[in-house]
Amino acid sequence: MAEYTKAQLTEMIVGKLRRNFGRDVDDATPNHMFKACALVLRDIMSSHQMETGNQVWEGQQRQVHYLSLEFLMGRSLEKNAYNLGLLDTLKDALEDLGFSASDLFEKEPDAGLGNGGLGRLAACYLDSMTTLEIPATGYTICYELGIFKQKIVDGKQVEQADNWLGLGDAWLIPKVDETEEVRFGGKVVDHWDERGVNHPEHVGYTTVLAIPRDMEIAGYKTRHTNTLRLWDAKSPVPVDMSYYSRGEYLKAVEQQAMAEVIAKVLYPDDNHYEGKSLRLKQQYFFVSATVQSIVRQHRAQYGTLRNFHEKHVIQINDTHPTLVIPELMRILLDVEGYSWNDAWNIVTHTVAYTNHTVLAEALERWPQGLIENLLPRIWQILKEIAARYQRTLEQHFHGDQSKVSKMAIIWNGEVRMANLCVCACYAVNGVSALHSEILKQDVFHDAYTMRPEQFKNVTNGVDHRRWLSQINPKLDALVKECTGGDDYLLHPEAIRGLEKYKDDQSVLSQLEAIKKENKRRFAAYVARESGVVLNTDAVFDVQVKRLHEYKRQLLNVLHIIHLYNQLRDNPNMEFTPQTFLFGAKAAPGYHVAKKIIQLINSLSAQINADPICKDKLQVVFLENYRVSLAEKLMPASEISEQISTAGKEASGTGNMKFMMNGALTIGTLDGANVEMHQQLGDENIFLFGLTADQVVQLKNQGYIPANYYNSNPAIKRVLDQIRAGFGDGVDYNDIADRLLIGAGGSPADEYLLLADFDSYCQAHRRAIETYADRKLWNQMSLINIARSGIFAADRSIRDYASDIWHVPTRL
Ligand code: 26W
Repeated sequence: MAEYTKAQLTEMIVGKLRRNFGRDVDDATPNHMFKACALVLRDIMSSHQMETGNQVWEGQQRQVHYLSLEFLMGRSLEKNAYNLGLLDTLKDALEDLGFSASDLFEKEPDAGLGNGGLGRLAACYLDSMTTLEIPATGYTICYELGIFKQKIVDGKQVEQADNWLGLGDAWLIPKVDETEEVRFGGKVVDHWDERGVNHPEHVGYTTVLAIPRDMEIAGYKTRHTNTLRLWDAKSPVPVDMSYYSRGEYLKAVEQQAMAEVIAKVLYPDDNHYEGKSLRLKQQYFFVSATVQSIVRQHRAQYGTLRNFHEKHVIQINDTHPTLVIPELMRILLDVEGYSWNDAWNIVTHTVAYTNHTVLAEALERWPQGLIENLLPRIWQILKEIAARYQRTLEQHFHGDQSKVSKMAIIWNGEVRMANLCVCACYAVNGVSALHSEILKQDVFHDAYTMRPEQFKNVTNGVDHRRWLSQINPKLDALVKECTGGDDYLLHPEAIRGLEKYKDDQSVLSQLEAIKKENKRRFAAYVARESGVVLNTDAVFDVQVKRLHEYKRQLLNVLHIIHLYNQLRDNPNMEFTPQTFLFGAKAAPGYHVAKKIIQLINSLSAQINADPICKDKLQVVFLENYRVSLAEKLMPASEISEQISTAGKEASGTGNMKFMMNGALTIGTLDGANVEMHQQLGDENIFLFGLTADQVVQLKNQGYIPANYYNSNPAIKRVLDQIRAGFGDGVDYNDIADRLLIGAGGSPADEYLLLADFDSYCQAHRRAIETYADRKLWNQMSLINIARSGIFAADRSIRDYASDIWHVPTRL
């Protein structure tokens, strides 16, 4: 039974329209209606929060604080209605009021406050933490502009500002009375007391106000409600000419300028570090406001910070919030007056670190001068942490400088954030079995030998209620029918019950029909949006993710060109129609990635216009890949491309979304593909390529891609074609050179595309052969869905709760 009837919901919506917008239903625009619905659901979540928040408070449970510079939330209206058990009621109410629910859902802008995997993971985890009734709060920055909107103009990526707040702020509740002050710049003055204790004073600083704009998070089938706190930056002073006379004019202008810029825009770099001072300001702003707010609440409840670590765990999403470590130290030392050892004991029992990448260029290393000038007190604390750690290391490794220099926190004028995390966090985890092994055996090997129990694995997971049930309602219905109800929504392992239908021809046919229908729906959407007509009789083969060389979209391209060549050589050959879909944003400064997007578009233009390819081969680049597009695409996908160089993709999470929607994977043994393979066996996944160990071996023995070019005519032909381009006058010499010669300091074919090319082509052949056997394909698809339960975020969160946070969960 839903908590509200259609009549009650209707009355609430109509009331909001009247009171907040002065409109009757008849003259309400869809925007009004969207906002009214959001406000109604907000009210319901707030009342749940009031109830359950007090229980948590009195229960004195340990709380989880999930800190992330990114939360890629996507849309919330349908999601919140779903979790509150009000989706059908809301749809009915809207239709009665003369509005199309799906049109209204479609109005909502994506909250795109993230780049890709790491940001979307944080959003899925908020859902699961809430559903499992963990008292948890997410913290991030309320960026005015989210991840840029991508336009493709003449085949090239063009970035446009993503101003999402016009409608998106319907979900945000300002909490002005919970504002915090964050201080930048200035200097530290020492004050020694009569007992020889120093009381450092920070003077001459610039203040920025941090104002919470809270988003309520509803769990599924629970009244437990959590909060995502988004910090907005504001200046404490109006720029007022009267300051001029007091010599404070510049200070005022400075404060204004700093405040305005801090929350302006999300950095669009993914897996690539740049030591920009604004980014450091964002990190400290966010971290300082968050720690102060947690400490304030704790003090109000307990009157002391002595038990802080017993009541709170701070989980940091990659190293981006690492400054929580010195910031919490600062408060314990300077505000509470604790000794170094007491403060350190609290900090090192509070903070836990998740690593999300092993790419060297993604590791954060801040120039010490930047920190020294911007955060003088934090710098002093960092120096002390680093010095103490270095003494420990010298002792432990008997002065072995090769080890000490690798593990040092401050080295060569840089502060190494990952090493700081390893030093100060009570747990360090990777995000898939393979990735966590690589952390232990390679990236943090020496630290692992020092303290092996510190290192954990928590394999990523995705919100299966969103990524299966909500976006693929027909499949959801079939799963429910086969597994005896909606148990799987709270017990994702129950989806395994589907497997006993693997020989049931009726279920297999239904599965096939659902996929077909989802393909048609997706094609209709693409046609409406872009005019491109997808061939729904073709296999939908999809690679969607950020564009990065290690993810090897270019390998996919090489194979497509190879297929095209076969068709050209032999136009009458037997050919299974295939539609290759790409979606990817490139970081605006990542020129090679942008050039690869252009290459895909050049190739697409040529192939789609070639009569030889008609109804056989099609290549489409989907503009502006984002959460809400993924939601339409996953249910329509048949082949999932997960083809990163083994050892490079920490986990991947798109791979899991495809799997639970019945796509079959062509993939390397990388990231969570390894665990997918474990679940599926060789028979239900198309594996190819070198393993992580073999990649290391090949690199050590000296990899020469030119050998493949010279000995493999198919590779030579494809690379020569890339060099020349595809008839639109654009050449791709630079891309071919990167594979054969190397450029800009990176070795030739750094990501081993040519080494894996043959094996990749074979995997495709196996997949296409299998596709012809409809029964076998549908069985494999069913098995993929049935065995996807362990990739639910609920499972990941249970792992965090039991192995790292030590907090109870419901269920
Ligand atoms: C400082 C620049 C920067 C920005 C973002 C460096 C690194 C990042 C992220 C850590 C990159 C990222 O999103 N990593 C992805 O995290 C996912 C969630 O764990 C994994 O599934 C992906 O494999 C990993 O690439």
